[in-house]
Amino acid sequence: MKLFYAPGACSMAVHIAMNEVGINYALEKVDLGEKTTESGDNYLDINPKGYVPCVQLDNGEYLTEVATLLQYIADHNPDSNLIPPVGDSGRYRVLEMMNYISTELHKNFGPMFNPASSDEQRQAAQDMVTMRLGLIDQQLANGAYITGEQFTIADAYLTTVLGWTQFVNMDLSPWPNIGAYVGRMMARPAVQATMKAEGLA
Ligand SMILES: N[C@@H](CCC(=O)N[C@@H](CS)C(=O)NCC(=O)O)C(=O)O
Repeated sequence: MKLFYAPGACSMAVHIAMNEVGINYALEKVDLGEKTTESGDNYLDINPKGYVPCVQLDNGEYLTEVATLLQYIADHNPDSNLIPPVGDSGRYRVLEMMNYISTELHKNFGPMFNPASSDEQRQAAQDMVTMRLGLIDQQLANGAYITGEQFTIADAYLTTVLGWTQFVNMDLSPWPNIGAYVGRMMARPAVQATMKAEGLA
């Protein structure tokens, strides 16, 4: 498996999951501005969507989309308990949270990073993220992880997205459960290894 990534981007969620399960994989950094890979390939030839993450599977196929890749890794490594099995009600709680993170949090950070956003667009995005984080904080009052007492792929995704708050100067102090959660997640060996490999630690 090879992960095409950009440091600190949403591809980090996939990278964390790979380290959590302990599989062998290769990494290739992508220059998202130039759409080239570090070995000099045109990234658009690999992933015409032009964004990260993308994973080259062992059979040579390319697979994209954070939520899909996380499920792929979890389902191919069932002993890691990164997602409950099909039919278990807990699985749908994890998928429910993955969709929330993807569509309500991840996508709303976009305008805050986009230099072309107006101040109004940036503020509207921040207001939306602020509202969404309130629910995350409430949910974290119920357990050490976002869906309870087990680390899952939803935590790999949430840890990555919450990390972006520091890049957009969002203060996490209004949400004490989130602050404590980020501290716990950052202490995980797989998260530390991921950050180190991406040049962030
Ligand atoms: N729908 C995609 C979105 C991926 C995405 O937003 N990737 C961002 C980094 S977090 C990116 O590569 N942006 C650069 C670009 O779109 O050119 C997914 O869930 O994987």
